[in-house]
Amino acid sequence: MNAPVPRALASQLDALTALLDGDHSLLTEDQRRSGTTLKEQSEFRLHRSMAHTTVGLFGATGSGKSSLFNRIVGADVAPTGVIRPTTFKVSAALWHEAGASELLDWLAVDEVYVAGSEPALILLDLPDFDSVALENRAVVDRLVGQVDVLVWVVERQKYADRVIHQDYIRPLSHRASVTLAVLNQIDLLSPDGRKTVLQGLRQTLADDGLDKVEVFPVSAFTEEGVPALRKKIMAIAQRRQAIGQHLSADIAQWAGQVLDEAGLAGGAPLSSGPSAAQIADFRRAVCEAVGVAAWGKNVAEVYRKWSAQSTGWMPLSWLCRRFPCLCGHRVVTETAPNTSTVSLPSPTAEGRAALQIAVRRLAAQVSVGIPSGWRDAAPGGDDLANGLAGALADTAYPLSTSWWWRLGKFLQQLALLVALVGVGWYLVAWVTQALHLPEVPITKIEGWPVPLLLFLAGALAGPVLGGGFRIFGALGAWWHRRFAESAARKHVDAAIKAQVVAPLQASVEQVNQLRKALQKAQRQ
Ligand SMILES: Nc1nc2c(ncn2[C@@H]2O[C@H](COP(=O)(O)OP(=O)(O)OP(=O)(O)O)[C@@H](O)[C@H]2O)c(=O)[nH]1
Ligand SMILES: [Mg+2]
Repeated sequence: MNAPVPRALASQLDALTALLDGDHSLLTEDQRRSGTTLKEQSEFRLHRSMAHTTVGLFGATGSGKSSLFNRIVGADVAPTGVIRPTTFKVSAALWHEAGASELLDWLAVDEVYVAGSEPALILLDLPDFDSVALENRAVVDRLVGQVDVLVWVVERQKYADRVIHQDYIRPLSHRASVTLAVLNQIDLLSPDGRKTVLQGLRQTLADDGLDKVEVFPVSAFTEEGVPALRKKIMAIAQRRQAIGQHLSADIAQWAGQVLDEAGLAGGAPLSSGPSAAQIADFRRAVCEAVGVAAWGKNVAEVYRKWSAQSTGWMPLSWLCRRFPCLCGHRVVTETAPNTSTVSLPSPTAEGRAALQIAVRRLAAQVSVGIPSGWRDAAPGGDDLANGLAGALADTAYPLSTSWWWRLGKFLQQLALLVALVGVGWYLVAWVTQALHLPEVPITKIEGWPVPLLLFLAGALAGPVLGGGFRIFGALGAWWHRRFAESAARKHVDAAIKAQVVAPLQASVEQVNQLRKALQKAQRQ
């Protein structure tokens, strides 16, 4: 006779299970604990009888719960009396015995009276909840979560009692669809008095959020109104919807409370991460902070210097190597050009601070709408900035030998050789003459001594070639600078994506998923 779990409730339970099982570190300890209790309670309830509706009579001592219970059952089962409190045990009246034992065990009732066969129903007479006996209150607090239908029994004097409303009726107002209110002892009221008290009761219930709840004026003494109440309870049991309504309402209330506490109730989903414009701004700031442009200049400078060293006039190159400051080279490197790479220097303290500011700004832009408590769970700006700086640390540009350097060097060596041949010729001629050895002739062309011509040609060709190659060097430097900067920007893009954008997107996605699951758990 077990009924299927309503589809909406099944979906809510799925969402609740996913929320509790998933890696939702965003839930607080309290939220997780109450959610787990709720889930276990719902599963317990669903695995027991889905056929039996459980209805509990709750109220202050002396409101007439036990008397009313006896009238509904049609037998004096529960003790009633004038000594307060009277009821210390939980009595159950059972309609339809089959399949109820597990449910009765779970409810931990003390006495069971079989009242009839149909519909499947368990009516509970409970101790008072404003009791001087603390154990009574504990029993009520437990059962208030377990029973499917809450019947608040009040009487003319205590119907507006603060404890009843503040501690029980208002916090359980989300279960309005499975709540009834009973004004007992109406035989003690005049017709006008009934009207006034009923009005007052309806008002206080409305203040508690229960304006649509049905109110039954009854007298357990004269039995006036009892048949109507009995009929209502039987009809609820007959429909067998209260179990689902009760559990649905509880899960929805929990989810709504979590959304409220997180400040996520209502509103559109958060963005899925930084926008293209925000990323472009961020990229600009990162490139500036890590000094991509300065690094590009550095690459150009290194290239220019290496090409000048390789293709410049050899005496000048030698001087520059020995005394770099004389040549105005800002970058001094002893590394051989054919094996070297130019690394992006680690950011300065200023650059690191700028990087942190940029990351924090982007994180703040992305986390608009994320509740502050949950924002703390997202990756912090400083962690992201450190990750980014680490990922950029291995940015390097390989500078290799250019083919024309070899040509330039060869021509410079040739020019030097020609000049030296001219000088050497003179020297040999002078030495042979001084030592009276066979004379070495100084050949002339059109009256110009050849050694002089050789010396002049070699000596002039060096600087002229050096100047020419300098232009090539400048062009190459410009080209390498552009390439290096573009490679660095690509590297920055990849690092930004992996180290900043992806974690931020993941944290926003996590919040969005959590909100979606909570909204699903809310849908009754
Ligand atoms: N006149 C009148 N007296 C009632 C009515 N209902 C209950 N009483 C009396 O009120 C007293 C308390 O009734 P109970 O049924 O024991 O009240 P209870 O809510 O079960 O009280 P606890 O078990 O202490 O929580 C008894 O003396 C009943 O006879 C009613 O409708 N009219
Ligand atoms: Mg009682």
